Amino acid sequence: MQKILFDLGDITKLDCDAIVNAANKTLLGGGGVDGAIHRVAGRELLAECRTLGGCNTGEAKITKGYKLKAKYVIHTVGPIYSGKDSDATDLANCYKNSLDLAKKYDIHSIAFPAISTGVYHYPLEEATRIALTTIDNWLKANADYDIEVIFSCFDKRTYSVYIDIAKKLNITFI
Ligand code: AR6
Repeated sequence: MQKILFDLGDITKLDCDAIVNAANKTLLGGGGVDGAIHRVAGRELLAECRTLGGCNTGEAKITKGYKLKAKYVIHTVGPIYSGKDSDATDLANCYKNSLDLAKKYDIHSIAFPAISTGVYHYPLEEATRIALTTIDNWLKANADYDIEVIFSCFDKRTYSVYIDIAKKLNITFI
């Protein structure tokens, strides 16, 4: 079974196989969701991140979840919004590469934050369209793989934009 769900709240509280971190290229922590994940996971997460050698925009790397409920953290680096065409490709690659990595690690439930829509200033509606379309396409291309994809929305505005756009795109969700 494949499922898309929307959750209003803090991604660090979710009990799923993996949560995705909207990190920066150093992978050494920061503010926003990155800061929250590192705070809950503890110092061991930072220690493992130091061994990874950073991460390019649009790519994804995996670590353990340490003190989080989630077994894994998938760290991906969204684009800093610039208005160039490459922003959309980079953002789509974050979702696609995270899901490819999830499949490789036999992850069957994964939660994404709204990558790049905070400190990196990607306009929320545009970013949501890209997130939903990319995930929908990936699920169709991997129709034999059972996975639950949760969109973790930290505030009510993000939650309602996700629901509105999912309806417009005819994407089934719970
Ligand atoms: N759970 C779920 N979503 C959250 C949480 C949380 N605990 N906290 C914030 N968000 P941002 P970016 C939402 O700024 O734009 C960091 O410093 C937030 O409301 O965390 O990709 C990194 O180190 C927004 O909707 O990530 C990078 O330097 C979304 O997560 C930079 O920020 C993304 O906001 C990355 O910026």
